[in-house]
Amino acid sequence: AQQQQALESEIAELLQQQDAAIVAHYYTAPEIQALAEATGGCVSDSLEMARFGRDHKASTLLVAGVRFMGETAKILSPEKRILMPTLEATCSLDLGCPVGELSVFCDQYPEREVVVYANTSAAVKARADWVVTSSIALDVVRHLKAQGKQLIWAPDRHLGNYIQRETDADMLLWDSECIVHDEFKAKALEDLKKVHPQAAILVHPESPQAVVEMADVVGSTSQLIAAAGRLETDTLIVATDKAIFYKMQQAAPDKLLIEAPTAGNGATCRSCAHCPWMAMNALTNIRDALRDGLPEVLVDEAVRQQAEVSLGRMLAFTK
Ligand code: CIZ
Ligand code: SF4
Repeated sequence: AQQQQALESEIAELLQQQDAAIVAHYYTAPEIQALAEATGGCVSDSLEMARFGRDHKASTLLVAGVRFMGETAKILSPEKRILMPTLEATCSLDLGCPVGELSVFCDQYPEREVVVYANTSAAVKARADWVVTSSIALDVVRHLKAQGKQLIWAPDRHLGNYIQRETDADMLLWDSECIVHDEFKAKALEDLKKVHPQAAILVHPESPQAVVEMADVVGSTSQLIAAAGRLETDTLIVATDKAIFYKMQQAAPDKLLIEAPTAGNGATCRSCAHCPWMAMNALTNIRDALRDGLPEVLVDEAVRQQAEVSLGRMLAFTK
């Protein structure tokens, strides 16, 4: 505890020295989220992280999350220095959607608009017409459908499938998934619900369809946190990365939060629903990155300019 306090003050001092702010995702460790809040940074979803980073006056951003979030910050703020605790923190959706393969696929359907999830590389964003996060995906797809557009959706098939069911838009889906949310199991969730019949079920739409269909609330991380505060029930079963419990419990201090099961045997797996790449962020490597100015996120300038167009559409859409 003493060691952690020393690290925290060291980081706070480095932030001042380096004119830096921490931009952290809900799925990072609680001590990182707490430090981001205490030092005037932000804790949020990828949409608000992008907006906060772009609008903040600091000349350096320390992005605690996964690589695409650091790249997004650089795309939107090329003049800022973007540091991350490690560049090895990737995402199974980013890995599952190489730009070469996506381009070949899109070239077969030149009449379709390409909508990609924010969880993708800068090069994929550059190839796309639109970038969306889960908090605005439904609204953007409804908007495009109203204009009569046909779409390609990449990379998360569960989220794409959910949006297609909700909007009835004409969408061709890429076949990839989030390794964390893909593990939630409907059968085990049914069993858990029998133990807590009064509980409300909150589900992120990167989860499999059978799990989404059991939900009382389907939404992005920010939407689930807001719902947790608003719901009347005092017990919530939550299907998303368990690191969200830090902010969710703040929003719903009197409610019991239970992890949705990830194992098919009915047992709640206490440590499964946590992203291994988010878990690479720690106070120690945040301190090192700020102290050493490394690793820094860089994006090829031609790619950056292209990606800025599709990301800019996303930010303008929700203004
Ligand atoms: O699963 C993720 O990585 C999410 C929810 C990202 C985001 O949009 O904040
Ligand atoms: Fe990617 Fe899933 Fe990890 Fe989010 S939780 S960064 S979608 S692997």
